[in-house]
Amino acid sequence: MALRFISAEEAAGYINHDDVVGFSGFTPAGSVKSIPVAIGEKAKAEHALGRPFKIGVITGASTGDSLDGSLARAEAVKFRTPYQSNPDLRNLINAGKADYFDSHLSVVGQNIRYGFLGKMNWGIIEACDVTEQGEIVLTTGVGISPTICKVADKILIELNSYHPKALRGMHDIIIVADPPNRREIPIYKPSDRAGVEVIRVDPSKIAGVVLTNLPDEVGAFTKNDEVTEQIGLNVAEFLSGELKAGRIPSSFLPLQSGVGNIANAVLSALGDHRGIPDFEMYTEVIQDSVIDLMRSGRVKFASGCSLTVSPDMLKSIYSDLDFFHKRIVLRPQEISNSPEVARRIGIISINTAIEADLFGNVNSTNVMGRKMMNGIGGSGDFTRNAYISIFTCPSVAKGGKISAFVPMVSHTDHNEHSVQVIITEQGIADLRSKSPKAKMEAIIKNCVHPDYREALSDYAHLAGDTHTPCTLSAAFGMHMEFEKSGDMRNINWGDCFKR
Ligand code: 0RQ
Repeated sequence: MALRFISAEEAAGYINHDDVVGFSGFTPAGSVKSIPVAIGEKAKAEHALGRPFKIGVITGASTGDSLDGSLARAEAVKFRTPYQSNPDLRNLINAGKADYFDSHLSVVGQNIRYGFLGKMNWGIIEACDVTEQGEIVLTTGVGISPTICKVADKILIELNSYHPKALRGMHDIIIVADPPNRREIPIYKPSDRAGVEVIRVDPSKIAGVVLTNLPDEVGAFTKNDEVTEQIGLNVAEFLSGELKAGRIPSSFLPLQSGVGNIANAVLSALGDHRGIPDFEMYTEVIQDSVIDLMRSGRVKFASGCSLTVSPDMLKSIYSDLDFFHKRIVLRPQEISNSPEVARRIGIISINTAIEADLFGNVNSTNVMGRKMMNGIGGSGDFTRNAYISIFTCPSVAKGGKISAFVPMVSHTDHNEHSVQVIITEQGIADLRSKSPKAKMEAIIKNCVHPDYREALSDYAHLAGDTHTPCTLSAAFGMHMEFEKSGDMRNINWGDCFKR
C-alpha cells in the first residue's frame, strides 16, 4: 500500500480535541518534533476562536521541547503521563492546568494494553525508515512505540532523515503477551536479543508520513563540579569495596544509572577507578559518558531504551555505526526496565534522590511534598529489583539552604525496604541489614552535610527511644522552617517538640 506523504499541518489537522495521542520516544531521543509543534499551533488557533482544544499525551518518558514545550505553551495538554522534565510543562502541571499522573516506566505499555488508560486514538512515531508493507524502523528511543503501534486506531509517522536507515538492527522489539499468557522474557545477559529489528503494523493504519530532518533536542550537560565528582568517586569506592569483600562477583554485575549530571559523573568515576573491572550496562538511558567509556573499552556492552546523547556525540556514533551496532541494543521500556530481568541478571542500580529521610525513605519527585519535579522514571523499576540499590544526591540544595536529609520525607517514592545504600559527596551510608536506629546513625555520620549534622543528631536524640525514632510534630520541622525563613539551618527544635 503506497505511503501518503503529508505536511505536519495536515497531520495536525487529523487530531481533534479530547483525542488521546501516544507519542514515540524516550527522553528527547526518538521523540517527534514537527507534528506536535503543528498541533500546538492548531490548539492556539482553536482557543482564539473560543473553542476548547486539549489532548491526552502519553509518551515513553520525557520528550523534547517541540513536544512537551509546544503543547504546554499552547495549553493543549488535558493529561500527561509518565515522566516529564520540560519547564513549561512542569509549570502547567504545578499550576493545576494539566492533569499529570506519574508511573513506573516499565508498566506504561502494559497498562495501555490492559485498557487502564482508555482508548488511544492516534500514535505519532518517529522513524528512520518505513516501508509500504508497514515495517517501521525506530530512531534513538524505543519507549512505548511498539504498544502505541499495536493499539492506536491510526498512526502518523515522522520520517526523520537526520537518522540513518542503517540504524536498523540496533533495536530489539518485543511485545510480551498479556496475562494469563505471559511467559518469561528470555534475556539472561545485557547483550541477549529476544525480539525483532522492526515494528510491524497493518499499513492501512498509517494515515500519513511527514518528512523531517531534525536532530534530537538533547540539552548539554553541565560540567562535573567538585560535588558531583566526589559523589562519583564515593560510588566507585563503595563498589570496589564490595568486589574486594566478595559481595559482588569478580566478573562484576550490569549497571543501571539514572539521567543527569550526577549519573554522568558517577559513570566517569567508575570508568577511571582501577578497582572496577570493565563492565556492562542494563539501563534505560545511554548517555554521553557511556559512549566515551565504550570507546575506551571500559563499557563492553549497553542495553538501554534510548540513546540520549548530545548532537555531536550522535554524529560521531553515526560515523562509526559498525562499532556501535555490536555494543548497543535499544529495547522497549517494558524490557529495558523489566523487574524480571533486573532481578535475574542482578543489576546494580544508581538513581538520584531529591531528599531522603533518616531511615532511608527516598523522595525523587515532589519538592516540599507538593511541587512535581520530573517523575519517578525508571528508578522504582530498578531500585525494587536490584542486586544492590544505590541512591546518590548532593547533601544540600539551594546553596545550603535545604538539607537533602530530613527527619521524614515530604513524599515517598522509594521506601526503606528497597533503598540499600545512600551516597553523597560527604560519604557512604550502607543501610543493609541495619535497624532504623542504626540507619539513622549511619546517615547522620556519613551523608549529612556538616551544617546539618548537629540539628539532625538533636532531632534523633529528642525523638526518643522507640523502634523508629520519630516525633510527628517535629518530623516536618525542617521543611516548615524553610517555608518560614527560607533556610533550614534556622531550625529550632524547641518550637516543634513543644507543640
Ligand atoms: O534545581 O534546577 O532550580 O537548580 O532540583 O537537582 O542537583 O541539579 O540534580 O539534575 O540530577 O536532578 C532527582 C530531580 C535530580 C532527577 C532529580 C533541585 C536542585 C535543582 C535538580 P534547579 P540537581 P539532577 C532516571 C531515573 C527521578 C528519579 C530517577 C530526577 C534541581 O534526578 O528527576 O533517578 N530523578 N529516575 O536545586 C528542593 C530539595 C532539592 C531540590 C534538589 N531537597 N529541595 N529542590 N533540588 N534537591 C529518569 C528516567 O527514568 C528517564
